[in-house]
Amino acid sequence: MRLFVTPASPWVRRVRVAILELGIEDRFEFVQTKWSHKWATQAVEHRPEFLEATPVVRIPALVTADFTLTDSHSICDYINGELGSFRLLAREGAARWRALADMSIACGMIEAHILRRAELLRSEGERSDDFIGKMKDRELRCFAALEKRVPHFSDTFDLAQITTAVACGYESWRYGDEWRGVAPMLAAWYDRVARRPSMNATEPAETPQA
Ligand SMILES: N[C@@H](CCC(=O)N[C@@H](CS)C(=O)NCC(=O)O)C(=O)O
Repeated sequence: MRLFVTPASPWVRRVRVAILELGIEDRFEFVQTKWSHKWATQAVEHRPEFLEATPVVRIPALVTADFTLTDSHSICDYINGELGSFRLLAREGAARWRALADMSIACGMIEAHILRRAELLRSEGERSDDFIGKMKDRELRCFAALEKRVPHFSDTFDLAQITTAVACGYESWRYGDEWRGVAPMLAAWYDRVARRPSMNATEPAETPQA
């Protein structure tokens, strides 16, 4: 299976951490993509194999022998169900819905991260400080909500926790550590899980430029 990736993407990182946590990395070929910073507002050039793989032209994209999955949600679903025996997210029942409740907050934060990043990459005359402020407000609200969830976190580094840890890591990397003041218990939890080999191996780095 081929997985299209970059080292900067938090959506890619949640998939890569899930793969490492399950110990199934030998099942994948990781294909690096390059992105011009113009991606925020323009259709940019890509290698034909990437364009052929996904009409959405976003990462992650997973190409299997039978089908292509073009977002991290369906890829995580596939990895968890088909390759992971539901070890990262319960198939059904209360545990599933509790995990999805937390994960949807973490995903909302990652969406805000990427929208904010795209806005920051616009030229100065086009950039909206109001929009950037709105995304930051959303991120801090999500951190405050996840802070309340920390006492209920399970001992398992599951898909909800993976996604939460990736959101914390991306915020610190791109936007600094203000969030730690809003969510001190979450920050202490993050400092522990950030030491896991799966998190260490996937530390974010700048996207290779096309
Ligand atoms: N909901 C999608 C979001 C994927 C996404 O937005 N990926 C970003 C990189 S972090 C991307 O490829 N952006 C390029 C673009 O929008 O042109 C997922 O879960 O995978």
